[in-house]
Amino acid sequence: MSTPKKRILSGIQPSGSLTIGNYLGALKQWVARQEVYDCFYCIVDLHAITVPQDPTELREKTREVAAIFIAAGLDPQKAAIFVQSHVTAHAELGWILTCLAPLGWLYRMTQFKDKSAKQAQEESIGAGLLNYPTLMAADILLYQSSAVPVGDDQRQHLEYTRDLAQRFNHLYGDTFTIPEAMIPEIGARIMGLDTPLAKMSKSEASEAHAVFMLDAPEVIRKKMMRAVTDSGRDILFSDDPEKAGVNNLLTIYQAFSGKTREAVEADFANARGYGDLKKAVAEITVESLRPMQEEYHKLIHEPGYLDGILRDGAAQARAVADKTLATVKHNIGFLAS
Ligand code: ATP
Ligand code: LTN
Repeated sequence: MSTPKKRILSGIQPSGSLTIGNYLGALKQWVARQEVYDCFYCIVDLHAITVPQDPTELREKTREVAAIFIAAGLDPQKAAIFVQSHVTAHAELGWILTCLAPLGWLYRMTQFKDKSAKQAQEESIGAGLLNYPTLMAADILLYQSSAVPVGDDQRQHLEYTRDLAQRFNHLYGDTFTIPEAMIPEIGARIMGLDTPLAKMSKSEASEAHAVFMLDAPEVIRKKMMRAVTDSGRDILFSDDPEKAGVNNLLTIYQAFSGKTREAVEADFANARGYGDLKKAVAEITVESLRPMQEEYHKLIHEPGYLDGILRDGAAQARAVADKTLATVKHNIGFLAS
């Protein structure tokens, strides 16, 4: 008898257009995993509203993200693709776990510190931003996921999820699978082109910060040529903060090409300065994104098809999530309805 496939769940916020950081750190490995695992991939709109969103734009971005998922190679026959708010169990378990979540753990989260620092006044920081990791824990635990494919910035949230699951299991008996983070070896932390010491983020305002998956080739070339580097000439991987810009460009090149570090450095052994490096990184990015962009432009004109995939995905998700939620409610002492 064959053993059942292990389950994985991951999510991306529809809080802007997806960047090559989202692709290389998360989406690319989601595609690779769908052959081997029982996959649930979620567009986390409940998370997106932890910072202000324009309603019309949020709806558009949610469909755009669904189309990008499929254009990048997610197959609705192999993975459940759904919108978080379509499966009400997420909000329900989110609340239950909120009642167990120690404030001290939440205040320690770097993402909360970073994002709350960006809001001008304390009154405008929603409590949802603080509680963001608890809702993320609910997403993961509802599916009894054993692994969670994410970029490096999500490590701390995964630790929090594990701690919260262990706390619940300890108080109410074994209920949740304790999940592991699944972080790619290459591309787990793509940095901003203008800020090579800070992670590339889709909701950063600056034009020169991120390459988006849907950027036109000329735009990609322009952004890459403007990327911050240093005053030296060495085109080598390096942990030196001074060289963070060059290191980031080499990492992007490596992640798209699938080459080893040695092979990447060899490709630039005869380069005449950073201009050659930037051109090569721009070209490999343009060529890697081209097939996905072509597919995206076809799909986005078929909203009915996309909505159908999301509807089916939500039905598959509900079948699993509602079962876990029923067990949780029983274990904490809620009267059955
Ligand atoms: P926002 O700027 O709105 O907070 P974000 O760009 O950080 O968004 P998320 O939707 O929070 O993106 O993240 C989705 C996935 O992409 C996560 O698994 C995250 O780890 C990964 N990811 C995000 N940015 C990067 C990056 N720069 N490098 C590698 N992976 C990334
Ligand atoms: N917090 C994640 C997005 C996210 C997520 C999840 C990732 C929400 N729920 C569940 C993995 C599993 C982020 O990337 N910022």
